Amino acid sequence: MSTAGKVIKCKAAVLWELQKPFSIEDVEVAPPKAHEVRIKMVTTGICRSDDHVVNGTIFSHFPVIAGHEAGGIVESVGEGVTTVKPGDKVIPLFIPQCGKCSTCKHPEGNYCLKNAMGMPRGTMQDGTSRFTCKGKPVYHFLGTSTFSQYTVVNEISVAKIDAAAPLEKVCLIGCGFTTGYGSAVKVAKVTQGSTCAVFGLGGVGLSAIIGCKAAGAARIIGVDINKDKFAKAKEVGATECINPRDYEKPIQEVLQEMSGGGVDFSFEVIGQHETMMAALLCCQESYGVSVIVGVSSSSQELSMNPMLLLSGRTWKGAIFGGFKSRDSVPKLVADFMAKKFPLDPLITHVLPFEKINEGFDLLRSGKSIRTILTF
Ligand code: PAD
Ligand code: ZN
Ligand code: ZN
Repeated sequence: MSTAGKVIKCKAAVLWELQKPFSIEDVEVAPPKAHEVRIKMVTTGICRSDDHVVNGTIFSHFPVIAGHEAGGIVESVGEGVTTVKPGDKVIPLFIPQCGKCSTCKHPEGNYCLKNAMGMPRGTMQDGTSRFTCKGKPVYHFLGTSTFSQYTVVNEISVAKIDAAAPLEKVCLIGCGFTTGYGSAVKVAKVTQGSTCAVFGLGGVGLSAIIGCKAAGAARIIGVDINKDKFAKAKEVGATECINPRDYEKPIQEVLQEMSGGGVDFSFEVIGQHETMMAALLCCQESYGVSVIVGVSSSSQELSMNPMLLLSGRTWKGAIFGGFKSRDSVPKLVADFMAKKFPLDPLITHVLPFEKINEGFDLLRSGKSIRTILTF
């Protein structure tokens, strides 16, 4: 029996307040309104940015359904939806691509002005929620809210992908992989034969390494305080790995010495101001490029000496690896299907959706790279 046009009752992981575990609840998911799409979730990854909602680094209204790195099947569509239809395999997009705003029209911009990051309202574009739990509205997260058996997204926040793609892997193209990979190949534009340093060897940092390698870097130095991450980093392309705690001197000095004056490209994939400065300082003072990928609290500021840039360095940042989401996600899925890059090394755990809190514990204790939850 078709569920189109009806409210769907299903399970979702609701976060009622800061610093609390997720609670699996019965929720109601309203049908999609005009230009919206309801998706039956198949898999969702756990990204550190979801944990940032739990700990408050990323602002959210509560109660909320988080989750933004997923794959699913379109269940039904609202009026006026033309680019996806029921049965399509899709990836929800935490950065939309409206195609009409000044950012979308610019050849390089990807931070569509309809994004839900800058001023999170926790609703659909019309200002209302499609979720209720125990009679109360529940907020959306980044327009994706994938920690639910069903979710509703705007048409501009969903990409149709190859029907043959394995969702339990390509869901990582919805955030972690694309963010890291794009930071190297698209944002930094890593060059053949270059030396790169990647700070933070989680799912996103490892994906930056995969990007550096694909771009032809000769040396890729992984930096992490958890040495258990080194083996996997080397498996995906790091040529060396170092632990800042093994050195007396600041890690930027160690990297400057290792690279004969500074690396060509550096990436901060942790989200701490101290490592953002270390990543900037370790890149060559005249032509080095440093990219901020990690998300830090928006309420804290970082001071820096402008001379660090006057000497010629470039300091950049990007969301979602600088990729225009709707255009790029189907292409990246096609590249994965053509074996242009791996995703398997990033997936260390697979758990049923109900074990979401176990998945977060694995991330917080440094034991997992990516945990994939299956519905
Ligand atoms: P993760 O927690 O799996 O990886 C972070 C890694 O950093 C871990 O291996 C830690 O051991 C390591 N680490 C922590 N502190 C230090 C330190 N002082 N020095 C060296 N290493 C350290 O996270 P992730 O890979 O899922 O995400 C990484 C960051 O990227 C995080 O801040 C997340 O919010 C951000 C992110 N940004 C975007 C974007 O679009 N810009 C997208 C997705 C994730
Ligand atoms: Zn993410
Ligand atoms: Zn736009």
